[in-house]
Amino acid sequence: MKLYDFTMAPNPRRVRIFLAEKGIEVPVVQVNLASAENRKPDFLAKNPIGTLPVLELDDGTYLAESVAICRYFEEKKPDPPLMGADAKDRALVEMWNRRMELELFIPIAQAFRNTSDFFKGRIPQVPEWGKVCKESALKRMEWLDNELANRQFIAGDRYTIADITALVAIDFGRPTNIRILPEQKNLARWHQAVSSRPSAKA
Ligand SMILES: N[C@@H](CCC(=O)N[C@@H](CS)C(=O)NCC(=O)O)C(=O)O
Repeated sequence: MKLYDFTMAPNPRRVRIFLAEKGIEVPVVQVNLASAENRKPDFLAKNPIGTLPVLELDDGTYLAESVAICRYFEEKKPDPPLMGADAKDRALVEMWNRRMELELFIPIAQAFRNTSDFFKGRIPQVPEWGKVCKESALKRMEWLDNELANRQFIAGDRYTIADITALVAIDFGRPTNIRILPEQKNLARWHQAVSSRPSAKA
């Protein structure tokens, strides 16, 4: 088994944190996004859309999509449960993880993709759209701060994949100056708690 990874990229970090929380070690192969190694035929044969992370199974199957890779490990090693413990809990974790992806991660990633020098010449950039996405992410952080007034973690009282998605998204906001505001005390408390877990360094 191998995990195709690029240390600086946010989606592979989601999987690395998930694995660290599970206590699973997987050999890692770095694919350099900066030099567009992910656009070369060798990598496209593994994932034709050219994105990371990708998990190569021992039978030669390639799994892409961060959540699909996490699902594989959740099924293989259910403890600790990071994707819910029973029907209702699993549905709630999925709801919150989807929200963290759609409402936070994607706008933050789009703000970066549409305004950063890193993507200049790599993708068509629409800086105005990047600004709209930044505003939208900042609004969602306000909402999340209110949500966190009454519970410890994003999906309830236990750490889950939704915390991983939200942590990686918010940390990825730094280059576009998307930050937790001083008055967002609940969000700051949560961010401090999840950042101080050893897995956050993965
Ligand atoms: N939906 C995918 C997104 C994967 C993705 O966009 N990965 C980025 C790195 S964070 C990537 O490989 N980008 C390279 C590119 O778009 O050329 C997932 O959840 O894994």
